[in-house]
Amino acid sequence: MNILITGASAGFGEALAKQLVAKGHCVIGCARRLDKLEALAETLGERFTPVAMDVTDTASIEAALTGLPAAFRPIDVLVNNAGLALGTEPAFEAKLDDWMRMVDTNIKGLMALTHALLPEMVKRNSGYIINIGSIAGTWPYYGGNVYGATKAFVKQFSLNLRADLLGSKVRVTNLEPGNVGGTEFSNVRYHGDAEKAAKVYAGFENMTAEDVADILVWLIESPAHVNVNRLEVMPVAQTYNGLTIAKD
Ligand code: NDP
Ligand code: 8X3
Repeated sequence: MNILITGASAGFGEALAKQLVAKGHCVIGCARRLDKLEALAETLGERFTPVAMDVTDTASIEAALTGLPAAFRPIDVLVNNAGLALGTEPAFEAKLDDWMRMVDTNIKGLMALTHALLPEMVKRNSGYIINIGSIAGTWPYYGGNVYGATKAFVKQFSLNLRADLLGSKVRVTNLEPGNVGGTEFSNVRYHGDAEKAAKVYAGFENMTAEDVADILVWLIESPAHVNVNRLEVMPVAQTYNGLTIAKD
């Protein structure tokens, strides 16, 4: 299969690219840092094609897709994985610029890729879009404000795509992971403060990018007549902690 992954230069996307290539699939790995993708291509070989793409820039998406080698077409699976959280401040202290970047990347970028690739999947009557949501799209937490809201968009957009695809064989899944360590996610969220980022994962057994990639491979290789609509996964150590009351 030909699989396009956004955000393949790190974290889940990189781990998924490695697993898919090892299983004989062809991967189009997209991200802004082309040097990281090219380094990955050196180890993964010709079944991995590195593509510079900024999902917040529609011209960049268009250029990336038109420039794809013929061997990597048609795209069977789109994994909308590129995304980020910025900040953990409560809404009344958050930076507007952080909010805008999360919306541009997690919502508008994912929409743009979907808009670009869904019509050809529908025309072929085959294809699969996997969106990377988050538990933050369902469960509110302190400081999750716009990040969680972007992932709530991703969840409902995924479900609405399913509704629009009535009668089509194109599949859509929203994968909703909880806390996953070992990626760049928290470093980005804390604007490069490695100490704060490390604290998030200290003292318990985290899920890893490889765990998430295992699940994604399972989804991608699942039978074409089966649609997993939503899938929420967490490390065992993470769970619901109930509603909070501020006492006098
Ligand atoms: P990482 O920060 O490790 O990786 C994020 C990837 O997204 C990078 O490859 C980055 O590449 C890419 N990216 C960011 N912005 C853009 C952009 N504008 N255009 C193209 N690519 C972009 O994060 P994770 O792997 O941990 O997270 C991946 C996804 O999973 C995200 O959507 C995140 O919200 C979600 N998630 C993460 C969880 C976690 O605990 N880690 C849990 C639940 C969901 P580059 O900088 O080179 O462009
Ligand atoms: C990231 C998971 O729990 O840090 O989407 O919000 S969490």
